[in-house]
Amino acid sequence: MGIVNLTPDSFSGDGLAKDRGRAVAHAEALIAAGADLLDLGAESSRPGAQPTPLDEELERLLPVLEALKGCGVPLSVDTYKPVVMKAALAAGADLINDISGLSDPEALPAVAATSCGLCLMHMQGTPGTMQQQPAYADVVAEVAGFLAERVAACRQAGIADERLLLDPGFGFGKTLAHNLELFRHLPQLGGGFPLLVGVSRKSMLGAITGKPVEERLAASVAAAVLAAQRGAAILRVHDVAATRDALAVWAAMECDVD
Ligand code: PT1
Repeated sequence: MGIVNLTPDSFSGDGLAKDRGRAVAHAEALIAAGADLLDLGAESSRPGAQPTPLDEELERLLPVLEALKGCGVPLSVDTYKPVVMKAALAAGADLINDISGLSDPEALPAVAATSCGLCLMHMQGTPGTMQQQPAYADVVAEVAGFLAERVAACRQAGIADERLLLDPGFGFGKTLAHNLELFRHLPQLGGGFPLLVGVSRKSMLGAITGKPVEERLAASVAAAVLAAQRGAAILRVHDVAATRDALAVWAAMECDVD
């Protein structure tokens, strides 16, 4: 899953809010580099990020989504707002990626009657303050418990299991120790559902390597391969070509034993 960041975020240098043409070109480059699907996000969820007004999120998202319709890969939209979900689905989005696990009361009704895929992610708190004091008695049990509760809510709303992906939410209200414990226990967090993992360029990799965000390529690729080895079905990444190469080497050397 290649990341198309439609925010003005200059922190990791990947924000493309200002220039729709560049955003579409970037998306096409990710596909050419081997992305199997794209994740379009128009509101930053990085630690400290403030909410984006609804009209601004729609204005950044919809023209790019419409331009990418028919690009050859499924399109995911990263939003927790039911109004954005509805607009995105009407514009042809294939998957809704919700960092809040469809917890807005209007979210389940917004997606239930459609057939889109749904990624349910765990987050403690909200992006603005989530890294101030993350606290868990048992991070693995609490994340797994939350995801199971959201799966139950989806079933209650008549959503088929086949539509669901789960995501422990690396970096969302978690210390480095919490993230590492979740990573170690990744295989048991899926509960039979495909897992989506997003660690690309995140500060947990900065904490491990001591490197700033623009120097986290090797760490991101290493983490992506390890996530795949632990059973991740979808890797949410900035660096599609490098991740593809690393996965190809792993597949040749480890998976395809004949
Ligand atoms: C993710 C994810 C996401 N991450 C899903 N959607 C982001 N399903 C946005 C940092 O610590 O992992 N899964 N949508 C980006 N969010 C962050 C969080 C970016 C933390 C950076 C950090 O640096």
